[in-house]
Amino acid sequence: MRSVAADGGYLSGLGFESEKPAGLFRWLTTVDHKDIGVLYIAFAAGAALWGGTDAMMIRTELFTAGTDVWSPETYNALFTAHGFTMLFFFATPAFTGLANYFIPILIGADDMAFPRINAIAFWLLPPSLLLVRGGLVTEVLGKMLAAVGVRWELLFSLEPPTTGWTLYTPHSALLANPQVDLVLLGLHLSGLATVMAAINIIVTIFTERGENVTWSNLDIFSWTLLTTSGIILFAFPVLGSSLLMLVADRNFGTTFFAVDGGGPILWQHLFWFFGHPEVYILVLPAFGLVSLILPKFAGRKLFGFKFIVYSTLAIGVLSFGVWAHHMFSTGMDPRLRSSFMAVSLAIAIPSAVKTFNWMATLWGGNVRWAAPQIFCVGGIMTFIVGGVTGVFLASIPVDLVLHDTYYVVGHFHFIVMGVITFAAFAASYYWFPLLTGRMFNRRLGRIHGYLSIVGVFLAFLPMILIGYEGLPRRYASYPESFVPLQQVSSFGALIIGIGVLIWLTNMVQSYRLGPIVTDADVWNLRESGQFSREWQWFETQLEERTKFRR
Ligand code: HEM
Ligand SMILES: [Cu+2]
Repeated sequence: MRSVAADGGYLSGLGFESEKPAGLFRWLTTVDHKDIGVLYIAFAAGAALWGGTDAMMIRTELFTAGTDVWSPETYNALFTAHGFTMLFFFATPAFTGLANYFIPILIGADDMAFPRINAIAFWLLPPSLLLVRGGLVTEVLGKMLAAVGVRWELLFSLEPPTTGWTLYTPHSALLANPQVDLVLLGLHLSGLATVMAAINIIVTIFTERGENVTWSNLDIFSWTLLTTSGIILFAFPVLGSSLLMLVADRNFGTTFFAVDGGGPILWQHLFWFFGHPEVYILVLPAFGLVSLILPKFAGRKLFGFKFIVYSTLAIGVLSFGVWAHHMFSTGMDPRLRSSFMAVSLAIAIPSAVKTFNWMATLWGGNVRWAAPQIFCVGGIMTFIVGGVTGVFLASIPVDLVLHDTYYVVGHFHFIVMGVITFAAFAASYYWFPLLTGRMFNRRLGRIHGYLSIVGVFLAFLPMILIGYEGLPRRYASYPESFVPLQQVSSFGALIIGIGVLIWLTNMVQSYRLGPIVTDADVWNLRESGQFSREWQWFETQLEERTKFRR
């Protein structure tokens, strides 16, 4: 019976009674959904900082036209590792973590349906991250062993792969580097973890809802996570199988993706059948968070709740019918190609529905510019740019010109760095008092918000222009004429990076020293009738805490 940290508004060091063991042992053995949620969130934040460091290293190289800073191989390894880390180890776990912490609370359940599977799913992630990013770790290990006289060559043979996150064959099949196999196995493992978490979320929402939680008053965040988990169930097994087929091609002489077998195009079909739904797996929870948080700071209810739910479900279904828009330039049958164009354009409609609903919620509302709201509105802004540029890419003639240029990189970063990361930041501020029992520094939060919006536009608008002028992506060097725009972009990335450091300082320092929250209604939600279930839960936690103190 010792004190616990971060147990839903409980603070460390205040000496509350708890059933849980203290310290490291607690975190290693926990099956409590809140603890697992915190573990996921911490893991995702760590991975984001690692992937963000890669991004800064990429932008450092691109600051000048030549390859002056890193070698071309290192550059290729950097964007590959950056993509893997951000998609599989930052964005996915960040939302799974929030889901673990909040879904049971939001639906009035005691815990997730399968608490132990929940813990296993989380603990698969650290080893899979190490497998995927092994090259660097093994090199350090090898050097340490060599220093004490043991030289193990294998450790030095694991070069960071240069495949890109899409792992296109034949390149990925032919690379001799054994680290590629470890990456494939690591990704497979992370896929298993993701599927286990998804099943848990689905079963929890179906079977553990409290008596008064019906489908029609299920909160919007749980709705989006339910849809996301459904997509995961169909998308990730395809990735898993394709990864194993590639492992077999590389090691056991099969020819799934060799020219005399299924061919490289088979890889692209299988990969994007997973890959396109994956982007919705990441963006739907972000939409859910924006839909949940935005109304609280607009002083009125979410406009068109039902339509937001329907459009979420529509996106979930349609996301499986668009994968070949990544393959317009591979020379497939034109009739087939146009049907993929039609579905890709159609999926813009439910996305636009959401945007209009958000704007209608803000319209005439009493908007308060707290940090979470700045990130929500900023996310809508970047989503509009990311979405509109996506509609262009979905049109075959435009795509044929812009395919694999910086335009694409600019387009999808407006989504991944804009909406997805902004929603994660919004949630980190919105729920910070509930998670830690303390308040963050609001001024620093707002500064971080404005810096991030400016940073994203400075970093990624130039990429769209650079792409229009035809510069291909994934090159470490480029013609001199692109220098000014590339430098603006690197400057924007630096601003985003400074914002992230401000966020990190704020989170850590406020967790340790921020003012203690005594009133659960931190955001004045009672006024507008939006004191929702998780805050009511927090209120009872606070009451129990004061009971202990007396
Ligand atoms: C400050 C923030 C970021 C910056 C400056 C940045 C920069 C870049 C750049 C310059 C590239 C293109 C490399 C090339 O094609 O030559 C890239 C690729 C990529 N980025 Fe980011 N990025 C950032 C954040 C993110 C986030 C948050 C995510 C996902 C959640 C992400 C996902 C990706 C992916 C998937 C790729 C493609 C990798 C590949 O081509 O294999 N990035 N990033
Ligand atoms: Cu797509």
